[in-house]
Amino acid sequence: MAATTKQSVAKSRRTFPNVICSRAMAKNMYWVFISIIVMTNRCWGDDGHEMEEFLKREHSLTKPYQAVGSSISSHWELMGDAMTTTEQVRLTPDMQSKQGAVWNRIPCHLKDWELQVHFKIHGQGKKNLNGDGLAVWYTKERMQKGPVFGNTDFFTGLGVFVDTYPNEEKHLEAQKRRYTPRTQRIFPYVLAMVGNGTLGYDHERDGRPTELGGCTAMVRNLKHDTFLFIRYVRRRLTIMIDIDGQHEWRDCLDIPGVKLPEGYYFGASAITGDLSDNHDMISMKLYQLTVLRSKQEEEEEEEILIPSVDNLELLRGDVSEGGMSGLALFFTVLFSLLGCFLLLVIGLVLYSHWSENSRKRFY
Ligand SMILES: *[C@@H]1O[C@H](CO)[C@@H](O)[C@H](O)[C@H]1NC(C)=O
Ligand SMILES: [Ca+2]
Repeated sequence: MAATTKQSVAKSRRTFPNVICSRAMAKNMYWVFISIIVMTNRCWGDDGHEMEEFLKREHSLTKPYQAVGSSISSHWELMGDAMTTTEQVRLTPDMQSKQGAVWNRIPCHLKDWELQVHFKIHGQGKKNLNGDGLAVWYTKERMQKGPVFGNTDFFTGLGVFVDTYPNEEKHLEAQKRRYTPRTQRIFPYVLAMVGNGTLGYDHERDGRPTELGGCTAMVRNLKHDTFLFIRYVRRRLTIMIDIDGQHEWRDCLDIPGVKLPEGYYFGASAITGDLSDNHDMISMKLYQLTVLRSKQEEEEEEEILIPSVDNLELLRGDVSEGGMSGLALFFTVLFSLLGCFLLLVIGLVLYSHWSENSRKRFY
């Protein structure tokens, strides 16, 4: 039951970010749109395509997990301290110095896809006395141990981290230095990085030097289900989270110009150090998205060989301000409008008062 609700919510949510008008509205404004399409067809073509989706079983990890790791016929393989139970694939138990991973055996050759990750992070540790987090991968490499949430550093592809320990903050705190508010963040923090094989993940700085962006996500020790949603469509990377138990996706990151080659592997990994947590994967569901492309678009899209992100410098400079200024602009406009409205109302009241008074004066 919960699963179906979830799905339909996800589905309706899915069409929403790019298309400003809802379906109902779209229906009402059908003829308006038709004429707009006729006039500006290129513009509409970008975001208005209907998308169909198909669950790809060979790239999805779902219950029951019996065969996972133990059978060669399974699409998934376990590594390190990871183990399956009836309820989850536990990447690490709540114990020190563990690392584990689960990897898809089959390379993914889809152009447009979305991954819905149902996960759970829980443990005995109090806030910030737990670690280190988990990661979801779409990479060239697979089944390699390492320091980046249990995966190899200098990876090639996409990593999405749920980082539960604020290394940089703790480090600066220990030195009795303050972090600037600009870089301060609340953990757990979801962060995305695209590696090209030569870029390293800076663990001490929680990945700040190479981040594409991210968001705070209070995901530990929750009673309800927590989900991460990664969508890759037309080279646009969108990450959303559903962690409040409301079956609603919240935006976390949305970046165009992300170039990821085809034929990489999906996986998930986790690591604990001095501090620990249970890092559980309950499901990873991969959907193929069918996006209509024009002939011209097909021809323009050259094959991607090395992962990269367009205008990365620009993005970095604007990571915090960019998000803020959009929001700030929104509120500025909103409050200006409200202000104008208020002034208008006050003006009308004063005017009616004045005219009443002046009328009284005449009598
Ligand atoms: C990887 O990215 C870095 C930083 O953007 C760049 O300096 C480097 O040349 C890239 N390496 C490859 C192999 O593309
Ligand atoms: Ca960290």
